[in-house]
Amino acid sequence: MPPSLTSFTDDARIALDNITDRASGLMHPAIRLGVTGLSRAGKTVFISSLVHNLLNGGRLPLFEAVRSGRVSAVRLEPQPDDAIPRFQYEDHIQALVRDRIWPDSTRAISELRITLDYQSASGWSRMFSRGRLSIDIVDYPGEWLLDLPLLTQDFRAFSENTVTLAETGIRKELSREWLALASSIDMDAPADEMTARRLSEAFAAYLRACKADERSLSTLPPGRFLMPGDLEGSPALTFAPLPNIPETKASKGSLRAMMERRYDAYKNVVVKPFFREHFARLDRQIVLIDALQAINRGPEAVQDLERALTDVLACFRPGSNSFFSSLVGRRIDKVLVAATKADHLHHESHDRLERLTGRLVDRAIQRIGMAGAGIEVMAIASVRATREATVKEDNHILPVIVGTPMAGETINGERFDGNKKTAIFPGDLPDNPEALFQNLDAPNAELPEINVVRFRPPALEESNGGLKLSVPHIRLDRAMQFLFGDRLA
Ligand SMILES: Nc1nc2c(ncn2[C@@H]2O[C@H](COP(=O)(O)OP(=O)(O)OP(=O)(O)O)[C@@H](O)[C@H]2O)c(=O)[nH]1
Ligand SMILES: [Mg+2]
Repeated sequence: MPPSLTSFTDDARIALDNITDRASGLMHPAIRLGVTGLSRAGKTVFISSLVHNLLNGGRLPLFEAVRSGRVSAVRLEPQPDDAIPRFQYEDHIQALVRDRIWPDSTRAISELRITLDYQSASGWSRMFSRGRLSIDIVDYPGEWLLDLPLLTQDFRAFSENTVTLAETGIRKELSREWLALASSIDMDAPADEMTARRLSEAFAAYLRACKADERSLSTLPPGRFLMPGDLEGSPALTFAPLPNIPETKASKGSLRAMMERRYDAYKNVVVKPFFREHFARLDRQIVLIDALQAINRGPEAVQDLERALTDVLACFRPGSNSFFSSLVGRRIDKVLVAATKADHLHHESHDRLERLTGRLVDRAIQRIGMAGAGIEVMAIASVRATREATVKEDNHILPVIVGTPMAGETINGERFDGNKKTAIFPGDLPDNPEALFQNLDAPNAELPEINVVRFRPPALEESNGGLKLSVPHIRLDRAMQFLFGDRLA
């Protein structure tokens, strides 16, 4: 039997929240779309571009309701939740479109409501009403999701899992200092604040090292250790897993007892509220992943991403070993896993990126034994910062991408000023992604090398009348069709 996750009052509250949401949904249909992904995956850019394209009549041929002209009006409206920060759409768009810089990192939850008036496609419902659908878009860090499995783990299990992972592959190197410190400490000694702090700082340093750019590892709970926000320095963040905890009960007043209590506090003040107030209310979900970054860092980063994705998908689609199904009043019925930033590749590689993403998810689906229905995989670019072209070199035609590298980027020794354009050969993804999933100890023969240059957001094209057009993208319309196209039928 899975341990009970939340108390009875929690369950009752979730049920009540869902009933209230539903009752207001009868008057005014709305869906809650969760947008998540690890930090820098592209959540803010995705939401900004999606909304900009809907508001400004973007090119969305694969989004049926818009293509067939059934959407008559689109507007932003006040969001239903007063306590969640609003997604600052105007600021982000100003950065992207006017200043042509990428929006700032956001790091917390935010929400935006966009409402579409549409005509139903079927004559029958058209006779009764014009449709109106509000989409409440909720942007939240993927790191918070990776915390959900902690709800089923006590301190001992959490410690064991974390230490075992810390001893594998490249993590072994990165965790050395923390584990050395942790092993030198007597957990049965009286609790001491300074020891707790030293341990938690060493543990956090290990997590940061895993996350650092040159490693790009993904599985890093507890999430708030890397983004503490207003919990910085609080007891709920001043703990660390301990190696080799015996099965006996912790003695009162010991360091171990203190750590246990704080771990439980973390679950109570961080994980449960997120689960109850945000996660349990979502209808649809998109998970953004920066697969290219992981590919560039090699098989270890790719397999780590796979592990993180498995944990994430287990939250959405409880299978037979379901630990959330009893709690989630309404189920998330569609999940899209999207590899972002496909504009870094030539279109010939888009399908390969999609296949690789599919491969990442396949294992996850197998491992947690869930049905594939309701899950889809795509390679997209929320904002297309590049154009495609070809160059001739030694009688070969090479596909290249053209864009404006950000000021300060250096390519082949040339430093860019943020205005000059350049063409680069982006590199190829392997036709068969298996090489990235092979045993980590096997010699990796042919690993792809993707040339990821940080390009500036594009200058928007203008229509004949001098009107700025909407943000260019790759397959964003396909993502929309999957995520809410059916609700505009
Ligand atoms: N070329 C390109 N770059 C992108 C795209 N989407 C995101 N990026 C890049 O990825 C960076 C991160 O994107 P964000 O949307 O801020 O990512 P996020 O997930 O909101 O990140 P946090 O707020 O830090 O959690 C941006 O600053 C861009 O450099 C895209 O579609 N194309
Ligand atoms: Mg963001």
